[in-house]
Amino acid sequence: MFDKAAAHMIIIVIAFFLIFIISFTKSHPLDPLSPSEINNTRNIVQNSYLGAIPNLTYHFVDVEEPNKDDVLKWLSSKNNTKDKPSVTVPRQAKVVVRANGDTHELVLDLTRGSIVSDRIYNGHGYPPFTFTELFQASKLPLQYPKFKESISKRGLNLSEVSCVPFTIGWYGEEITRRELKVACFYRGGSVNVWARPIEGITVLVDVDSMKITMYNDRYKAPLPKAEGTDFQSSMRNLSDINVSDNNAIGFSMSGNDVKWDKWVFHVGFNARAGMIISTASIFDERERKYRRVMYRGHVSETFVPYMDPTEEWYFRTFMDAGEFGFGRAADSLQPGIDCPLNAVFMDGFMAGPNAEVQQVPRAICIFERRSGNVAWRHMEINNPIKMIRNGEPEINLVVRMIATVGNYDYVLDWEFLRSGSIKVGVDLTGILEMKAVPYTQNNEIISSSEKVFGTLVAENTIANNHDHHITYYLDLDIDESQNSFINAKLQKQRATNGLFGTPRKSYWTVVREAAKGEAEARIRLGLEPAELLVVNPNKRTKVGNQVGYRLIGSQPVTSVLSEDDYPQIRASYTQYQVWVTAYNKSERWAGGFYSDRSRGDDGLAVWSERNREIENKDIVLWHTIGLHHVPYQEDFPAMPAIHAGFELRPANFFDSNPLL
Ligand SMILES: *[C@@H]1O[C@H](CO)[C@@H](O)[C@H](O)[C@H]1NC(C)=O
Ligand SMILES: *[C@@H]1O[C@H](CO)[C@@H](O)[C@H](O)[C@H]1NC(C)=O
Ligand SMILES: *[C@@H]1O[C@H](CO)[C@@H](O)[C@H](O)[C@H]1NC(C)=O
Ligand SMILES: *[C@@H]1O[C@H](CO)[C@@H](O)[C@H](O)[C@H]1NC(C)=O
Ligand SMILES: *[C@@H]1O[C@H](CO)[C@@H](O)[C@H](O)[C@H]1NC(C)=O
Ligand SMILES: *[C@@H]1O[C@H](CO)[C@@H](O)[C@H](O)[C@H]1NC(C)=O
Ligand SMILES: *[C@@H]1O[C@H](CO)[C@@H](O)[C@H](O)[C@H]1NC(C)=O
Ligand SMILES: [Cu+2]
Repeated sequence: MFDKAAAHMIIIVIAFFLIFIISFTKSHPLDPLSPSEINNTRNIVQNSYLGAIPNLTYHFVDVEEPNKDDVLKWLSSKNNTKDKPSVTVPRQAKVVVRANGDTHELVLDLTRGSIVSDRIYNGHGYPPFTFTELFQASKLPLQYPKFKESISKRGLNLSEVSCVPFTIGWYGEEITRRELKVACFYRGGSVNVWARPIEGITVLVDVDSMKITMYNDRYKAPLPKAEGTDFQSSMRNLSDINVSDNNAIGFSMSGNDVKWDKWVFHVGFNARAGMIISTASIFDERERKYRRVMYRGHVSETFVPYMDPTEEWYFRTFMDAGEFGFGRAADSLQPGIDCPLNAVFMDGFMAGPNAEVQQVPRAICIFERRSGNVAWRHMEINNPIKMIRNGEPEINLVVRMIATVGNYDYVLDWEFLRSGSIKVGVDLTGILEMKAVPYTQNNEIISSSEKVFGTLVAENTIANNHDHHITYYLDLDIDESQNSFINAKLQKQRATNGLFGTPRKSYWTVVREAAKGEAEARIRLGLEPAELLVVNPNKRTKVGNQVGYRLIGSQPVTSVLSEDDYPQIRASYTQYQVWVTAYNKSERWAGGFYSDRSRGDDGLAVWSERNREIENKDIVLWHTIGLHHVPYQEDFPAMPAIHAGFELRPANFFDSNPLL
């Protein structure tokens, strides 16, 4: 006999079981907030006194960084017991809301459903704008009579105008407001909005009141032609690309944990950093156990200052991660273009302006890459019996996301190698930020008295010079949390006076120095030959070397701006490419937590000033990569990807080549 009550009971039991499974498999303390946790966050805030305040907006919602010790205890209890870990880490959310013109910082307990702390932030700078604010600001000029006049004066159709909101930085003002400047572009037959700037106009928007507070139509420049700006016409038909796909994914995932070859790590996501790699460990065949390499790694901040000092351009000094958010800008990845067809995709979840759940389908992809390179090889001819040849092809695991921040697309990769290396890379592509000018020939510029600040990439179009600084947070933990930073300089030695009886005049030796304080660990790369290492001073290989990982940088990028220039004050951490700080769970954002209109009084350079001890301590490595971007014509109308990156490579971490 069918019994409704029994059926209900079974469903409840199954549901309970599912919840149990889900909470067990999804319970890594560094997991991003799940959709239901984002909902829960919203409910807790809306049910508090804040819920009664009209127009409450959510600017930041993320997991409150748990205590590292708790996370490590959780991990090791997970290793020791095959079932549910006995250590639980409180599940908390950090939330920044704006209400009545105030910025509130909240910490919520998601299990108890309560607000643990609530304080009003009174320091400099503001949280990122919400999507709604950016959208509304971008629409304001289209309703603004003076702007309409400017458009008709230029003989353009308002219906073909698109405007884009820009953050504006800080230039020494005593008092700041939450403001944006809105630049407008003409579509008029091209999909490439950026290629047809309507030059000469400045529109300042006060965001809290959502009103235009300053308008200046300073001059007119010819509108660049639509011809040749389209990047869609050359779009490849995917079925024309011959993809040989062997469907083997070669790795396994459980929740956000990835296991591939010798590596295990956790992949997270938030609105600010985008993709986050945590608790990466590698299996050591000799020690027969996983060894810790990196507790956390992610993009911390980016700095993109343009080099045009004129009224319409000087404020373009973006800190994209903090002002907009790399996760906020995450684009859905296209299988077969952005990631190979054998990739596994992960969705990203964020809170929207009203803390509603926003899903980015396919925000992250993970795939095995047969690079076609050689992982190692050797041919030996000096063997009396027979020639010996051996080696193996390189097969890596790539974790990727793409942030499209306005005109630029940043392809962000973490690539794990079987050799123990981690390669971190950025491919920059997308569209240049361009300025309309009267010139159609470079010789007109040379003979003109007026200055331009970039390259003529098409008629009437200057692509302005700028930089991209991308700063990574790298909390390496080599076997344990207590580590040291070593600057191992290659020092020239003279070999004269018959020393060793050598006919040589010079040679070099390696002089290793452990940095004692943060001040000793601010490094400009490329000035002198040196090896930079994070080592565990308490652990040695069989033959007695300190175990470590080394940072291999690529072409260094250092800010060329003067130290007293306001954008440089805000991004003063770009004066060195490498910093090491003492671990502090609240110090993660190199340009400070409140990047919008920041004044450089929070952030990496300020923390480092304390000169805390970093020898045999839990330390964090910070590394800035990027490029000075002098545009070339090939970057127009859309730019072929250009690469920047670095490698974290085992350095006496293993007893010998781990590939053998
Ligand atoms: C979140 O809440 C909304 C409405 O309040 C609901 O439609 C949605 O299903 C919830 N999502 C989750 C994952 O709980
Ligand atoms: C809330 O927003 C609405 C619509 O944007 C606006 O009309 C109203 O004045 C706002 N209220 C407050 C208290 O800011
Ligand atoms: C526990 O094992 C994981 C891999 O499964 C590893 O990442 C982690 O470092 C281990 N933790 C400890 C404390 O051994
Ligand atoms: C404006 O729109 C009209 C009518 O569609 C069209 O004839 C004209 O060419 C447009 N002007 C520009 C500059 O796009
Ligand atoms: C792509 O190519 C296939 C096969 O050649 C064709 O059937 C399809 O229509 C093409 N799609 C587009 C958008 O051109
Ligand atoms: C794709 O490559 C395979 C193997 O090289 C080849 O046999 C096949 O003809 C190719 N297909 C196309 C459409 O080029
Ligand atoms: C941790 O960092 C925050 C932010 O910089 C700072 O206020 C706090 O004093 C630091 N704590 C310690 C123990 O250094
Ligand atoms: Cu660029």
